[in-house]
This record gives sequence, structure tokens and C-alpha cells, in this order.
Amino acid sequence: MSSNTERSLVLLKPDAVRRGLLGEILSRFERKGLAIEALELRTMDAELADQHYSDHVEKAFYPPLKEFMTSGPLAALVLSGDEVIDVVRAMIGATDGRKAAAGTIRGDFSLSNRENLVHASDSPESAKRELDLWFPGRF
Ligand code: FUP
Repeated sequence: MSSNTERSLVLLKPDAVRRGLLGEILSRFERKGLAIEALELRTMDAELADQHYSDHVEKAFYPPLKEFMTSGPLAALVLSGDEVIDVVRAMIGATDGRKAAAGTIRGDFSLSNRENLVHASDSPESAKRELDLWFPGRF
């Protein structure tokens, strides 16, 4: 069996902090067997939001997304494990919490296309970019 250890940049968004879901979500990642290599409470400022969501800044949904993401503290994590990028994407579910499958984090706890609790890198390229942005020089 081959293995492919990777890292993913994961954000537990301000709704997860406000709703007291950090423990629930972190527990799922721990039980899965993923390693937490970094964990910090941060508040995103406007500049970091624009950089993090550089693919989305021109979209109509971006202004309210930016307002939400900068509205309070979030937890920034670095997770590692075998194929962690795809594994975490599967665990968080589809973007829209109303459509996300039951058993996924968004499917179980979100009813929103915006306040959907978790961000996770979607490819090795985005993981590298996001790790450099959130934890410069550390990974
Ligand atoms: P995801 O990779 O599942 O987080 O989703 P996207 O990269 O497509 O979108 C990033 C974030 O933009 C989502 F988490 C929530 C927000 N978003 C909206 O607010 N409205 C939309 O119509 C689509 C995405």
C-alpha cells in the first residue's frame, strides 16, 4: 500500500467559533487519525481575506463573504496525514450546507452557502499557497 503524506490549510470559520463547534470539528479530524501540526486563533483582516480568496474577489458573493470571514476570530490549522487534502475535503462536504451529505461537517451542522464552518485547501498547489500565506516560513 502506498502512502502520500500531505499538509492542508484548514480554517474553522467565525461561525464555528461563535457556535461553539471547535471541539466537535477538531474531534472529527483527530478521530480520523490526522495530525494537528499548528492551531491558532486569528482574526482575518481585509488584506488577508483578499489574498486568501484571490480567486473570488471579483465575484458578487465576495463582499458579504469578506464581511463574514473578518467578523471575528477563526481557528487556523495545519493538518497532516495520508492524502489529507482529499480526505478533509470529503469530511467537510459540499460548499452549500443545505446540499452537503449527511455525515459531513457541513451536512451535519450548516444550512448556509456562506456560513459553512470550514475552509480546506482543495489541491496541493492551493495548500502550498495557503500554508505560505497563513504560516509563512513554517511549513
Ligand atoms: P469551498 O472550496 O467548498 O469552500 O467553496 P468555494 O471555493 O467555491 O467558495 C469559497 C467560499 O465562498 C465558500 F466556502 C463560501 C463562499 N461562497 C459564497 O458565499 N457563495 C457562493 O455562492 C459560493 C461560495
